[in-house]
Amino acid sequence: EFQYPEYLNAAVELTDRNVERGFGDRIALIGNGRRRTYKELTDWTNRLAHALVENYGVKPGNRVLIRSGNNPALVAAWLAATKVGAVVVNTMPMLRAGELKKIVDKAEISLALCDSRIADELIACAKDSKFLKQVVSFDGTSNHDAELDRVALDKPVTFEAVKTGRDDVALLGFTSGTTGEPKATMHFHRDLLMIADGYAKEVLKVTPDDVFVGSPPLAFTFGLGGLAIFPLRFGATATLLENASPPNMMQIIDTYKATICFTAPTAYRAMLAAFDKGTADLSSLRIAVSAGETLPAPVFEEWTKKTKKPILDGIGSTEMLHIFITNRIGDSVAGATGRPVGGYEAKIVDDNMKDLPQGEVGRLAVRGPIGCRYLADKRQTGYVKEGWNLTGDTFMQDKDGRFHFVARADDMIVSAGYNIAGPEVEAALLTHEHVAECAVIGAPDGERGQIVEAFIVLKAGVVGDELCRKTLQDHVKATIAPYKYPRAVNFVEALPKTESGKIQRFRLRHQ
Ligand code: 3SK
Repeated sequence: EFQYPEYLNAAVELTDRNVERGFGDRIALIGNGRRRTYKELTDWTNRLAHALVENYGVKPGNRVLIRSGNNPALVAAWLAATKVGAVVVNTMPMLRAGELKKIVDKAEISLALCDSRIADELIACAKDSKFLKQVVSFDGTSNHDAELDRVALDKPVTFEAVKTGRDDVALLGFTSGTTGEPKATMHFHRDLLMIADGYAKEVLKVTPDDVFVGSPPLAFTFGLGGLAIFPLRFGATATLLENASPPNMMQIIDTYKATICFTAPTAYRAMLAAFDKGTADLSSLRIAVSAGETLPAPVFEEWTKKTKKPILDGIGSTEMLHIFITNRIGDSVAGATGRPVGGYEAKIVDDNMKDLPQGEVGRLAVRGPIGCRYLADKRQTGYVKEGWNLTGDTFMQDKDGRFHFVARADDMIVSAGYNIAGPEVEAALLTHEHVAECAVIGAPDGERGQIVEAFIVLKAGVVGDELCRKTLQDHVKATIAPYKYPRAVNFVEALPKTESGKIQRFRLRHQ
């Protein structure tokens, strides 16, 4: 069903190809107070591609890290690096030097491109890095006032893109997993297009008149697909705004006459809370896409009732690049995740990979055109068994064939759409001198789905008061990405443990 030529460069398909088919004057990107046509985007990425090759010596297959919030300059940098055949690693803008180091080491990255406003942590990471040798800044506000922009300014607007193979790796999607030890998932040039030619075409029925908005970071493949690849694949418009947070989203939909919105259930809840007071006109919106965590039935119902607009829950993963099970317009049920996207199969299995009948709860197994390929990681065999990807989620299939989320099978905490590995927060807490022992769990939360909750045994003599709580929360925020900090902190005498000394987090969860 999905046929691609042997040689394929995904970035060319998303830029030059749109100009060739007469879309040069259509708006490709909105952001930083500007509207850029496909011709302008193509020229911009070609100039940057020249700079990457001629000034920074990037060769096909080199891994290039990018650090930026969602803005047009990030999209241009990503496309340019893809054009020169580099393997791009998009990173969350809030990551700290220690977290960046794990990624740099795993992917052996020597060049990083960075929004000049957030370069500090990357420069700190490069300081004693075995691999990272160059941090080149670009101007995230698109004023061309940073090194890469200046270097690229006089370059030619045409560029002979590297003739990459369809199965050459174009992207390393990092996922922190349950342990906080990041895994890198490898994705080919054809994968980048396939998520658009599959899910976006079949389910969203994207046309060149669509305008996409949303909040997920492009470093999360949910955002990269929904806010960049899908619009650019169909000659539509990508809106990349740094203020695209839930309180502003309805106004953004109205201002840009957006037709498709990508965000997480928490954001839809926040939008609903503001709905009655708001004056924003949502009439342009065709579809609200929800993923990153399961969409609670009451949110689905309230959204549908109040906005009269379809909201489509779906599940994807960094491993599979994007959504593989989804609801559809006219086939959407509150509380259900839906049916597989065309080309994918899904089933429920037990711990021995034995198929379970409809109605029984078990592990979700999926297979399709995009599969999980970790970069040099023993955990591959835990995720892929007998050709099926085991997502780590517990699901049930109903008698009508729809899949329903039941629970996560691991220690991952999903808070407001962010994946947070509990052990990573524990490691950050343990670096503080007040902390003797700790354990972190995800606690249910009406607003954020889950919040990070810490149970802490303090060192002798330390008083567990409000000041101590705040000190430890601030310490986590300063050590790892701030969104990972424990919103709930309990001071306890001891942690529940097995005889062999393993912390029993499940006991804390059930308290
Ligand atoms: O978490 C998800 O559901 C998801 C969706 C699309 C792409 C990536 C992910 C992790």
